[in-house]
Amino acid sequence: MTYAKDGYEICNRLVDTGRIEAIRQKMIAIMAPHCDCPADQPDSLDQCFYAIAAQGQDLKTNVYRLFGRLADVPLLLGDLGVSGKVAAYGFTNYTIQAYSVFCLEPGNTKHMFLPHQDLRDRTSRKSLIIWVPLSVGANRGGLALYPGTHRKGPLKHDLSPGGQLLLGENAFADSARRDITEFEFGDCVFVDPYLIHESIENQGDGIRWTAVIKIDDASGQAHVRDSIHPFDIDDYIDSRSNAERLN
Ligand SMILES: O=C(O)CCC(=O)C(=O)O
Ligand SMILES: [Fe+2]
Repeated sequence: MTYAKDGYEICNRLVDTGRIEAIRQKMIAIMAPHCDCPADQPDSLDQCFYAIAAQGQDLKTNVYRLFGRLADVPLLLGDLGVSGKVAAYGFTNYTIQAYSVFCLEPGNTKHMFLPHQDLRDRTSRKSLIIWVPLSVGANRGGLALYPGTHRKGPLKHDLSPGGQLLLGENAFADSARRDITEFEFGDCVFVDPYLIHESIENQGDGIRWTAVIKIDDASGQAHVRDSIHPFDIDDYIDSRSNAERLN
Protein backbone atom coordinates (compact mmCIF):
# COMPACT_ATOMS: atom_id res chain seq x y z
CA MET A 1 0.00 0.00 0.00
CA THR A 2 1.07 3.57 -0.51
CA TYR A 3 -0.18 6.80 1.00
CA ALA A 4 -0.82 8.27 -2.46
CA LYS A 5 -2.84 5.28 -3.67
CA ASP A 6 -4.80 4.40 -0.54
CA GLY A 7 -4.98 7.82 1.14
CA TYR A 8 -3.57 6.69 4.48
CA GLU A 9 -0.58 5.13 6.18
CA ILE A 10 -0.32 3.48 9.60
CA CYS A 11 3.04 3.97 11.31
CA ASN A 12 3.64 1.91 14.43
CA ARG A 13 5.89 3.25 17.18
CA LEU A 14 6.73 6.37 15.19
CA VAL A 15 6.20 9.12 17.77
CA ASP A 16 8.48 9.59 20.77
CA THR A 17 6.26 8.29 23.59
CA GLY A 18 7.70 11.00 25.88
CA ARG A 19 5.71 13.52 23.84
CA ILE A 20 2.51 11.52 24.34
CA GLU A 21 3.11 11.24 28.07
CA ALA A 22 3.80 15.00 28.25
CA ILE A 23 0.42 15.75 26.67
CA ARG A 24 -1.35 13.37 29.05
CA GLN A 25 0.41 14.96 32.03
CA LYS A 26 -0.57 18.46 30.93
CA MET A 27 -4.19 17.38 30.55
CA ILE A 28 -4.07 16.02 34.10
CA ALA A 29 -2.40 19.21 35.34
CA ILE A 30 -5.23 21.30 33.87
CA MET A 31 -7.77 19.20 35.79
CA ALA A 32 -5.85 18.63 39.04
CA PRO A 33 -6.89 21.89 40.81
CA HIS A 34 -10.56 20.95 40.28
CA CYS A 35 -10.56 17.38 41.63
CA ASP A 36 -8.97 15.24 44.34
CA CYS A 37 -7.76 12.38 42.12
CA PRO A 38 -4.19 11.11 42.22
CA ALA A 39 -2.16 12.43 39.28
CA ASP A 40 0.33 9.58 38.96
CA GLN A 41 -1.82 6.53 38.20
CA PRO A 42 -2.18 4.86 34.78
CA ASP A 43 -5.86 5.81 34.79
CA SER A 44 -5.44 9.30 36.29
CA LEU A 45 -6.47 10.98 33.04
CA ASP A 46 -9.85 9.24 32.96
CA GLN A 47 -10.37 9.41 36.73
CA CYS A 48 -9.83 13.18 36.72
CA PHE A 49 -12.04 13.67 33.68
CA TYR A 50 -14.92 11.72 35.25
CA ALA A 51 -14.52 13.70 38.47
CA ILE A 52 -14.59 16.92 36.42
CA ALA A 53 -17.64 15.79 34.44
CA ALA A 54 -19.49 15.02 37.70
CA GLN A 55 -19.19 18.72 38.59
CA GLY A 56 -21.22 19.92 35.64
CA GLN A 57 -21.15 20.61 31.95
CA ASP A 58 -19.42 24.01 32.08
CA LEU A 59 -16.26 22.76 33.77
CA LYS A 60 -16.17 19.68 31.54
CA THR A 61 -16.57 21.77 28.39
CA ASN A 62 -13.97 24.32 29.48
CA VAL A 63 -11.41 21.65 30.35
CA TYR A 64 -12.02 19.88 27.05
CA ARG A 65 -11.58 23.13 25.14
CA LEU A 66 -8.29 23.76 26.92
CA PHE A 67 -7.03 20.27 26.01
CA GLY A 68 -7.68 21.10 22.38
CA ARG A 69 -5.47 24.18 22.63
CA LEU A 70 -2.48 22.59 24.35
CA ALA A 71 0.65 23.74 22.55
CA ASP A 72 2.14 20.26 22.82
CA VAL A 73 -0.42 18.99 20.31
CA PRO A 74 0.84 20.94 17.25
CA LEU A 75 4.37 20.50 18.59
CA LEU A 76 3.97 16.83 17.62
CA LEU A 77 4.87 18.17 14.17
CA GLY A 78 8.37 18.64 15.58
CA ASP A 79 8.72 14.96 16.40
CA LEU A 80 11.42 13.53 14.13
CA GLY A 81 9.30 10.55 13.08
CA VAL A 82 6.33 12.74 12.24
CA SER A 83 8.31 15.48 10.49
CA GLY A 84 10.14 12.86 8.41
CA LYS A 85 6.86 11.43 7.14
CA VAL A 86 5.34 14.87 6.53
CA ALA A 87 8.38 15.80 4.42
CA ALA A 88 8.33 12.46 2.59
CA TYR A 89 4.69 13.10 1.56
CA GLY A 90 5.89 16.37 0.00
CA PHE A 91 4.61 18.85 2.57
CA THR A 92 7.23 21.57 2.58
CA ASN A 93 5.39 24.88 3.08
CA TYR A 94 2.50 23.67 5.14
CA THR A 95 0.13 25.59 7.40
CA ILE A 96 -1.82 24.25 10.37
CA GLN A 97 -5.52 24.12 9.54
CA ALA A 98 -6.65 22.84 12.96
CA TYR A 99 -5.64 20.74 15.92
CA SER A 100 -7.61 19.17 18.72
CA VAL A 101 -7.85 16.48 21.35
CA PHE A 102 -10.78 14.17 20.69
CA CYS A 103 -12.49 12.31 23.54
CA LEU A 104 -14.78 9.35 23.03
CA GLU A 105 -16.17 7.86 26.22
CA PRO A 106 -17.38 4.25 26.38
CA GLY A 107 -20.90 3.99 25.03
CA ASN A 108 -20.96 7.56 23.69
CA THR A 109 -22.43 7.36 20.19
CA LYS A 110 -23.62 10.96 20.01
CA HIS A 111 -20.11 12.35 19.50
CA MET A 112 -18.93 9.67 17.10
CA PHE A 113 -18.15 10.93 13.63
CA LEU A 114 -20.26 9.26 10.93
CA PRO A 115 -18.64 8.70 7.48
CA HIS A 116 -17.29 12.07 6.36
CA GLN A 117 -14.41 14.00 4.84
CA ASP A 118 -12.63 16.78 6.72
CA LEU A 119 -13.55 19.71 4.48
CA ARG A 120 -13.89 22.64 6.88
CA ASP A 121 -11.34 25.47 6.56
CA ARG A 122 -9.14 23.62 4.08
CA THR A 123 -6.59 25.84 2.37
CA SER A 124 -5.47 23.26 -0.18
CA ARG A 125 -6.38 20.01 -1.88
CA LYS A 126 -2.98 18.85 -0.64
CA SER A 127 -3.79 18.10 2.98
CA LEU A 128 -2.94 15.71 5.78
CA ILE A 129 -4.48 14.52 9.05
CA ILE A 130 -2.08 13.28 11.72
CA TRP A 131 -4.02 11.04 14.12
CA VAL A 132 -2.19 10.11 17.31
CA PRO A 133 -3.75 7.93 20.06
CA LEU A 134 -3.27 9.38 23.56
CA SER A 135 -4.76 6.33 25.30
CA VAL A 136 -4.66 2.61 24.59
CA GLY A 137 -6.71 -0.35 25.78
CA ALA A 138 -8.97 -3.14 24.57
CA ASN A 139 -12.23 -2.44 22.73
CA ARG A 140 -11.88 1.33 22.70
CA GLY A 141 -12.84 1.54 19.03
CA GLY A 142 -10.87 3.82 16.76
CA LEU A 143 -10.99 5.00 13.20
CA ALA A 144 -12.53 3.36 10.13
CA LEU A 145 -11.13 4.31 6.72
CA TYR A 146 -12.39 3.81 3.18
CA PRO A 147 -9.19 3.34 1.13
CA GLY A 148 -8.92 5.15 -2.17
CA THR A 149 -11.96 7.42 -1.62
CA HIS A 150 -9.71 10.50 -1.31
CA ARG A 151 -9.42 10.46 -5.10
CA LYS A 152 -13.11 11.44 -5.41
CA GLY A 153 -12.30 14.94 -4.09
CA PRO A 154 -14.77 16.89 -1.94
CA LEU A 155 -18.25 15.33 -1.78
CA LYS A 156 -21.58 16.84 -0.78
CA HIS A 157 -22.48 15.76 2.77
CA ASP A 158 -25.94 15.17 4.24
CA LEU A 159 -27.07 15.68 7.85
CA SER A 160 -28.06 12.73 10.04
CA PRO A 161 -31.24 13.01 12.16
CA GLY A 162 -28.92 13.83 15.09
CA GLY A 163 -27.31 16.68 13.16
CA GLN A 164 -24.04 14.96 12.25
CA LEU A 165 -22.37 15.40 8.89
CA LEU A 166 -22.77 12.25 6.88
CA LEU A 167 -21.90 10.71 3.53
CA GLY A 168 -24.27 8.03 2.26
CA GLU A 169 -23.03 4.50 1.64
CA ASN A 170 -23.00 5.00 -2.12
CA ALA A 171 -20.04 7.35 -1.63
CA PHE A 172 -17.81 4.51 -0.38
CA ALA A 173 -19.53 1.30 -1.52
CA ASP A 174 -16.60 0.66 -3.89
CA SER A 175 -14.02 0.68 -1.07
CA ALA A 176 -13.07 -2.13 1.36
CA ARG A 177 -13.34 -0.61 4.84
CA ARG A 178 -10.20 -0.68 6.97
CA ASP A 179 -10.63 -0.55 10.76
CA ILE A 180 -7.88 0.82 12.97
CA THR A 181 -8.70 -0.39 16.47
CA GLU A 182 -5.47 -1.75 17.85
CA PHE A 183 -2.78 0.73 18.63
CA GLU A 184 0.06 1.29 21.07
CA PHE A 185 1.52 4.50 22.47
CA GLY A 186 3.66 6.06 19.74
CA ASP A 187 1.55 4.79 16.85
CA CYS A 188 0.40 7.37 14.35
CA VAL A 189 -1.95 7.28 11.39
CA PHE A 190 -1.57 9.68 8.47
CA VAL A 191 -4.83 10.22 6.59
CA ASP A 192 -5.71 12.32 3.55
CA PRO A 193 -8.62 14.50 4.81
CA TYR A 194 -10.46 13.86 1.54
CA LEU A 195 -10.48 10.15 2.45
CA ILE A 196 -13.88 9.10 3.83
CA HIS A 197 -13.52 8.08 7.47
CA GLU A 198 -15.64 7.53 10.59
CA SER A 199 -15.36 6.78 14.31
CA ILE A 200 -15.68 3.25 15.66
CA GLU A 201 -17.68 3.04 18.89
CA ASN A 202 -15.81 2.73 22.17
CA GLN A 203 -16.99 -0.45 23.91
CA GLY A 204 -14.05 -0.64 26.28
CA ASP A 205 -13.67 0.46 29.88
CA GLY A 206 -11.59 3.59 29.34
CA ILE A 207 -11.88 6.79 27.32
CA ARG A 208 -10.35 6.90 23.84
CA TRP A 209 -8.27 10.07 23.70
CA THR A 210 -6.76 11.06 20.37
CA ALA A 211 -4.69 14.04 19.27
CA VAL A 212 -5.54 15.22 15.77
CA ILE A 213 -3.54 17.72 13.71
CA LYS A 214 -4.63 18.86 10.27
CA ILE A 215 -2.25 20.56 7.86
CA ASP A 216 -2.41 21.89 4.30
CA ASP A 217 0.24 22.84 1.78
CA ALA A 218 -1.13 25.73 -0.28
CA SER A 219 2.16 26.54 -1.98
CA GLY A 220 1.81 26.40 -5.75
CA GLN A 221 -2.02 26.18 -5.56
CA ALA A 222 -3.73 28.37 -8.17
CA HIS A 223 -6.81 29.08 -6.04
CA VAL A 224 -4.79 31.31 -3.67
CA ARG A 225 -5.15 34.15 -6.21
CA ASP A 226 -8.90 34.22 -5.60
CA SER A 227 -9.53 32.50 -2.28
CA ILE A 228 -7.67 30.96 0.61
CA HIS A 229 -9.95 27.92 0.14
CA PRO A 230 -9.75 25.48 -2.78
CA PHE A 231 -13.56 25.19 -2.95
CA ASP A 232 -16.68 26.86 -1.54
CA ILE A 233 -17.41 24.99 1.69
CA ASP A 234 -21.14 25.72 1.49
CA ASP A 235 -21.36 23.59 -1.65
CA TYR A 236 -20.36 20.52 0.39
CA ILE A 237 -21.28 20.75 4.08
CA ASP A 238 -23.52 22.49 6.57
CA SER A 239 -20.69 24.62 7.90
CA ARG A 240 -22.08 25.28 11.39
CA SER A 241 -19.89 23.99 14.23
CA ASN A 242 -20.58 20.58 15.79
CA ALA A 243 -21.99 22.26 18.89
CA GLU A 244 -24.53 24.16 16.79
CA ARG A 245 -25.51 21.21 14.61
CA LEU A 246 -25.80 18.30 17.08
CA ASN A 247 -29.13 17.76 18.77
O1 LIG B 1 -11.00 9.84 15.98
C1 LIG B 1 -12.12 9.79 15.47
O2 LIG B 1 -13.00 9.05 15.90
C2 LIG B 1 -12.45 10.61 14.26
C3 LIG B 1 -11.79 11.95 14.24
C4 LIG B 1 -12.17 12.73 13.03
O3 LIG B 1 -12.72 12.24 12.10
C5 LIG B 1 -11.86 14.17 12.98
O4 LIG B 1 -11.27 14.71 13.94
O5 LIG B 1 -12.19 14.79 11.97
FE1 LIG C 1 -12.64 13.60 10.38
